[in-house]
Parts: sequence; structure tokens; C-alpha cells
Amino acid sequence: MADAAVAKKPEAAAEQELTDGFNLVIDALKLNGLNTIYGVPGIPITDFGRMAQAAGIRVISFRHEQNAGNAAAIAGFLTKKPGVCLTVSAPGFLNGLTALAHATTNCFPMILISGSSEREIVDLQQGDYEEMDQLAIAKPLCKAAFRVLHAADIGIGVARAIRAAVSGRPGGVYLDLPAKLFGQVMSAEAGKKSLVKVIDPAPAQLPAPDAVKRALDVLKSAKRPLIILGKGAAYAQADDAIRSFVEKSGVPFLPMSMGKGLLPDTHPQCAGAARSTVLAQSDVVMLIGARLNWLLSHGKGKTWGTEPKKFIQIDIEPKEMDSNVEIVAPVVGDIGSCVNAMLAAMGSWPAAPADWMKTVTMKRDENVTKMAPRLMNNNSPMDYHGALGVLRTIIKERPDAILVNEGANTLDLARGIIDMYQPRKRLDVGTWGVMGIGMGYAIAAAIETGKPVLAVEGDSAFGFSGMEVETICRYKLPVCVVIFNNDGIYRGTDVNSVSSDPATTVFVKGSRYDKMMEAFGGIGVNATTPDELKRAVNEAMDSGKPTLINAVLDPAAGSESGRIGNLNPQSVLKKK
Ligand SMILES: Cc1ncc(C[n+]2csc(CCOP(=O)(O)OP(=O)(O)O)c2C)c(N)n1
Ligand SMILES: [Mg+2]
Repeated sequence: MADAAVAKKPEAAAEQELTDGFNLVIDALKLNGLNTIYGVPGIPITDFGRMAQAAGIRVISFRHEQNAGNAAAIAGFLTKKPGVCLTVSAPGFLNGLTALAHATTNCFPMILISGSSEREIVDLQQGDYEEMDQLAIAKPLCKAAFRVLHAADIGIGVARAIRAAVSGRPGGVYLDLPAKLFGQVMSAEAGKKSLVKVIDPAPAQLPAPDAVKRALDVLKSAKRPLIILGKGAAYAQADDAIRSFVEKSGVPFLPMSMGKGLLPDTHPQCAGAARSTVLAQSDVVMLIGARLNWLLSHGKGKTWGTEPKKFIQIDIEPKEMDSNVEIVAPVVGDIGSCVNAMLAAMGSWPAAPADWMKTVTMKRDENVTKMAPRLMNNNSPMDYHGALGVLRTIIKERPDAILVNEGANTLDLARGIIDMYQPRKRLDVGTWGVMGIGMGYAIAAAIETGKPVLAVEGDSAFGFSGMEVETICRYKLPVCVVIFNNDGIYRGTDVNSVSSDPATTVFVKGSRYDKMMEAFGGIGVNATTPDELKRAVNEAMDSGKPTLINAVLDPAAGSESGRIGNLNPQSVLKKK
């Protein structure tokens, strides 16, 4: 008997030293410091989510994958580590795909991990449960896409996904994990050895010294220079270097939406309130982590005035240069390295041309003065300016709060009116102007930073991710959602003159979004004046309790498509 027991021992020990796909994916993520997953459970990843949670990964369970994906994307922007989104196969994968494509367009590092069905059946198109060739579909919509078929390859698969997401220009990566992989067993020792801790996942890319010199020579020669700070500059987390460079140059700067706060909007060199003037009149423009896409009218046309322009561009992606207009001084490298190289090579630098500074300052002060009384109105129902005047003061008093913002008028006016004071505090619709980022961004911002979040949402914009208020309540997050409720898309006054159906842009009049929050145990407030709005937001920010404020706006407030109505195609035929 005794001998038999001894003989069995090594076998039992060998059994304990096994690992499997579930555990290897978890171990690979943890080894690389990826400690949060945003997702929605279901076949084949339900147990994976449970096991990840049990292993100490924070698993935030959403109501819809697109919101989980947006959360992962913005987590990537905020942390410079890829945000992880986890979905089920076909429909869950497709729901997450919009966020993956959005992350790629915006250069946010994220990894979409989706479970998938049996390869043998999918490839023969024999009708498996949630059958879809997910890898092929994901490929054109992200920076890289990988599939892992063997447990022994999980380590390298996760490593490739991480490196692809964060190195060079960051973006979205798809990682396909077929159901069978999770249960695959291998020796624990070999499994451990197969894991890869990614060394230096986003290596510094230094600019060439002659490129730096060329850029500084062009900037120095300018009579009316301008620096534009994009969200790439914010992503770089090179805040001190960027601030020193801008201040040493003395050049007026214009922050793009998510570049706001790199230097405070109240900084003496900030030209945010003189945007049209500086774009039209500048002669040399230095772009730092900003692209000449539609948001900057492609660097040409009426917006840029009649003065000839010289563009200097700092970007990590060489292909970005000359994408829309000629770049006379391209500086390719990561923003931190490039800006530091500029600082080191500046030497003594002349003061910015006084007449140009005077033009910019006068225009800015004139616009700010013109706006001031409008922001102080206490009208009921509220207009955008009255409501935003209040929120502007709240962010001034709480500069480390994170502002999430989407809508049309709600977006464009908030961007102009609410000053930001710190980097990476303003998160919004980004390059696509996409609706639906709101609650995903708010949730990830609260989770990743622990700071209070104020989400300023158009009533239409909110609807795209509104069900996640339950998630906010479930995880007890310090998120205050303010809905600018003007009864519709752009405004609530459209009428359909030919049938009893409502017009296409209007919603149920007098909706009470605050009741949604109450349904899940959060705090709901109906605010009809700026004073009521101010009180409710301050209470929410102080308490950190999930709150939703239905801010009742005049349905006639707002214009078609906010500030970008000019992009609407027009019919040449007579309107019916
Ligand atoms: C995914 C997506 N679908 C549709 C649109 C078109 N769109 C732009 S703004 C907007 C909503 C604007 O209304 P609201 O959020 O209420 O803001 P308001 O102008 O009324 O303040 C829509 C539907 C979009 N940008 N993204
Ligand atoms: Mg609206």
C-alpha cells in the first residue's frame, strides 16, 4: 500500500503543473501591466472574465460592447498602455469593432480581444454558432490583427498586440482567440516560459538633428508664427517640455479640442479665442501632434486666408508629412523626443514679433469680452451660453476634474466656452466627430484616473450610450452626467408637415432623463435654470455619487450641425 501511494505521487504532482489558455491569457496581460478589462460577457469568454476577475484583473462589465470599446480606447489615450476590450464572437465583435476603428483613426492604443467560433467550421462556412471570419473583417479597420491557435503562442500573441498598439503611431489592434484555445492545456512550466514581457513597447524615436535645425530656422524667420497643439501632443505626456518650448518660443498657440489644457486656455499666449484670425493671418505654422485633416480645413482654403503659409510638422508618422499640403520642415519622431530636441537646439531665442502678438491679443480680448455677458444670463429655459457659463466656472474651480463632451451645439459651444487648465482633461468626439463615446469615456476616465468626471452631453449624443448609466451606478463611479436637453438633434423645433410622424430630428418633448438615473439608484435632478444647474453639479462633484442632471434647454436654442453646418450637402432642387 505504502509503495503504491509513493508511486502515485509524481503523477499527481504532474497533474497540478498544468496551465491552460484561460490562465495563459490572464498571465500574459498581467505580466505586461494590463490590469483592467472593459467588456461584455457571453460564449466563449464568460469564464475567462470570471477567472480574470478572480486573478485580480479589474473587469468592468458593460451593457454594450461599443461602450466597452470606447472605454478601452480612452483608457489607452490616458495611460499610454493599450486599453483592453473583451467581447464574444460575431455580434459582440462587430459591436466592438466601431470602437476599434475609432481608436485607430484617433491614434489611441487599444486591443480588442474577441472570442471566436471553431475555425474548421467557420472556414468551411458550415454555420457554426456566431460564425464569422472575424480576423479578415477586422484587418482593414485597425493597425494590426492577429489570431492565436495554440496555447503556447499566447505569450507571443499578446506581446505582438501590445507592441503593435503602442509603438510608432498608436492605434487599435485586434486579437482573435478561438473558443478552443481557452481550454488547451500545456505544462505550467513551459507555459510560464512562453510568456513575453514586452521590453520598451514604444521605443523613443529621435528626430534627425538637421530636421530639428531646419524647423527652428523656419520658425525663427516667421513674422506671424503659430503653434498648433493636437491630441498627439497630449498623448505624449511630455507636458513640461511642451510648455517650456511654447513659452521659450513666445509664439501664440492654438490647442485642438483634446490638446486643450496642455497649457491653460487662460495662458497669455493662448490664441484659442482668436482662432479665425491666427489661422488666416499666420505665415508659419508649427503642428505638434496635430494633423492637417478636415478639422484644420486640410491646411488650405478660406480658413487659412490669402497669406502664403509655411508648415512645420512634428509627428511620429512619416507618411503624415505632405498628406494635404507641402510641409517645408518635417520633423519625424515621438513628440517628447522632438520637443526636447527643439528645446536643446533653440539657443537664445528672439521675442515673438510684437505687432503680431498685439494683433492676436487684441482679437482674443475682444472676443472674450463680447462673450462674457452672454455666459452670465440666468434665462429659463436655459440657452447654451447660460448653462455653459456655469459649467465653465465649475471646471475653473475643479481643474483636475475630467470633462467628457459630445453632441453638436453641446460640443462646439462647450469646446469654445469651457477653459481647460490641465492636460488630458478634455475627452471628446475626436477625429470622426462620433456620437456614442460619452458613457464609455466617462466610465474609463473615472476608473483609470480616480478623478471626478463631468460628462456634458447633447440629448441625442447621450442616447447612443445612455444605458451605461446602470454601469456607472453599479460600479458607484464619481460621474456627473449633464444632458443639454433641447428636445432633439441640433434643436427640437422641426416639424413634419406631411404626416403625423414626428420630424426626423426631434425627440419626445420634455423628456426626463434624470428618471433613468433614479431607476438604478443614482441621483437624478431636473434643472431649469443656470442656478439650479450649478447647485446640482457642485453637489454631485462634492459627493462623487453617480448623478444625472436633465438640463432643460430652449428647444429653439442650437443651430443645424452646430459649427459644421457647412459640411451638409445641399439639394439644388426646390425644397418640397
Ligand atoms: C455615430 C454617429 N451617428 C450620427 C452622427 C450625426 N450627429 C452629429 S451630432 C448628432 C447629435 C446632435 O444632437 P445633440 O447631441 O442633442 O446635440 P445638440 O446640437 O442638440 O446640442 C448626430 C446624430 C454622428 N456624428 N455620429
Ligand atoms: Mg439636442
